[in-house]
Amino acid sequence: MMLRPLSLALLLGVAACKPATDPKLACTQDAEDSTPTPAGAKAFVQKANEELKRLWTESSTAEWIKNNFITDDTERNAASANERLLAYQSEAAKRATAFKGLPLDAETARMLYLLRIASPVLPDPEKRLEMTTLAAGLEGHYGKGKDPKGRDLEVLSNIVRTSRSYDELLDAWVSWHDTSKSQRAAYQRFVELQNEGARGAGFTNMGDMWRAGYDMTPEAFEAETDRLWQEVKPLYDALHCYVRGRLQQHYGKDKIPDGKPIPAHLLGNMWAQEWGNVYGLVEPYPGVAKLDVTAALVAQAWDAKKMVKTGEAFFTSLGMAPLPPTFWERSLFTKPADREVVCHASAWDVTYSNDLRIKMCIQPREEDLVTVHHELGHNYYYQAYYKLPVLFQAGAHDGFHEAIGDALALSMTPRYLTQLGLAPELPADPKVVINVQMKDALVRVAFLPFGKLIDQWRWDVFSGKTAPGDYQKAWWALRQKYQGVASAVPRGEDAFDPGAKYHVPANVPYTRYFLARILQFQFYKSLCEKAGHKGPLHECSFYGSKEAGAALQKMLAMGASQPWPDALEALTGTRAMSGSALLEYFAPLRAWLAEQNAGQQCGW
Ligand code: X8Z
Ligand code: ZN
Repeated sequence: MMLRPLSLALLLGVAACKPATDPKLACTQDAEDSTPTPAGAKAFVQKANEELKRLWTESSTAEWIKNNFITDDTERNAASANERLLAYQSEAAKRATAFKGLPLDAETARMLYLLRIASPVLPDPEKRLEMTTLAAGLEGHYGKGKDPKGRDLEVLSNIVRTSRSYDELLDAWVSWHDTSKSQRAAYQRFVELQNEGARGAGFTNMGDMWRAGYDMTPEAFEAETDRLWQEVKPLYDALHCYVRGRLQQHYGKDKIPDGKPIPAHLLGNMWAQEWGNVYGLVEPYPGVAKLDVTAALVAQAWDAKKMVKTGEAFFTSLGMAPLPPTFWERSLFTKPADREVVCHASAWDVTYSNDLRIKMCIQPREEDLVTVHHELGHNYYYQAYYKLPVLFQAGAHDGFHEAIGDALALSMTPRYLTQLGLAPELPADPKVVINVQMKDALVRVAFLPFGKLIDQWRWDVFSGKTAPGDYQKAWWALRQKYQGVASAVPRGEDAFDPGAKYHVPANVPYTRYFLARILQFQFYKSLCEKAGHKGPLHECSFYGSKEAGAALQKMLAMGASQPWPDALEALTGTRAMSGSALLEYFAPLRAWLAEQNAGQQCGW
């Protein structure tokens, strides 16, 4: 995850000049505001960039410390830094509107636009502090969450990942989901304050404000995500049908009946968002190829640093610069034994000046190797644009940021893994192709509906369509509708299951990951073309291609300086997001699934 600028900006906004309560600076700014001119606008955004860099740095420094050392003190410290930022920001967003309608140069106009859409406005200092304190507390609670037996998310997730016992899985799943019960009231209040800030900024509610960040109207954006989901849904439905059938063979039809949703605790992931860990139960052709990268990492005792170095080597193979020495000094790679940290992986540029870091609790596992590439994708985006004014130091949209490392990870083909010594030479056999594609699909295709539904839930919560008393009902209705999963045990309104997923308490918008799952295939396909790949898309690795690297770097260096269709066009030649590259990649599996599912009762 990247904490800045978008996610934190949406919580706290960005700032441009001191609040009117600071008489000195308020006067300077008032003089500018009284005669809004194009030159005044240019001066305003220039000053805003300077002030923002300072305030964002203060905020992300406090956030970095809090994330690496969760205590009451570090939470209070972060809340207070973020309150200062929000104060500044609330004022700046209001002032930015004064320049509306003036004949401005494109750069200034875009910066003012970015200021206006990223800025909740809360003039009341008490409410600002209440909101930032709730935010710090919600994330902190998640980070240090433990069940009554003292088991944390890492321990409980490892059970969900590896156990094949229905009851043991259910116990771990319920234990984690119960850790968020106590946060329901705090979240409800947080939503009220977020909405107040969104209304202050001229939006109907915070969901509307989130959807405004894509260079189109919120309505058009919602229609766009629906269109993309409809494109890929048939592939998801086919995968669901096949996986349910295979899980029935292990757990029995009494536990997983025909035509019903799959119990959410049986898919190898706490949130059933990616299903790669049940590959062993659903492997299409057992015995034709050993695809166990995790076993190889463990057997060869890969440590966290080696995994990160391997990720960096992919980027440098494309001609990109090595990570700065401070990255290796300041990052957190493994879970410390002596303090509470937020283990959820994230990537940072703490001072907006190539001060790159990741924070992760890496274990020798295939999914962590992929996440390392994901996080480094954020870092290489930061590295490409850190010399731009801070208002442009962001992805073309937030889905772009999430897609970069994943596009590289798509190039981790069996052949590439063999080169790393993590997989044996695989025979040229169509059965091997299906096995490899199944493994991929369990991660990348299974994720799609989850990526969409999280914000579907939050948009409805922010708009009031879902009343506070219906949080659970709405959550499980969406999980069933989109994913075809259900809780195996009743989860009443005393629980708060959305709060058991990091991005809800951390207030990180989630549609970005849905978009990224689509975009990463578009990026990958274009990078493969630049690398001169011929043949089926799924066989491409652009590792080592300087041509691919140069094209990628060009798009990354644009940051948020242009509307996202321009950035997409720069890399792919098209201005529209599309699921077609994803479908092309999975064409062999799709045909195979159609055969397997013939005559089955699919759906739920
Ligand atoms: O949160 C993340 C990254 C950090 S941006 C580890 N991801 C989502 C998640 O874990 O839910 C990556 C995939 C989806
Ligand atoms: Zn990310």
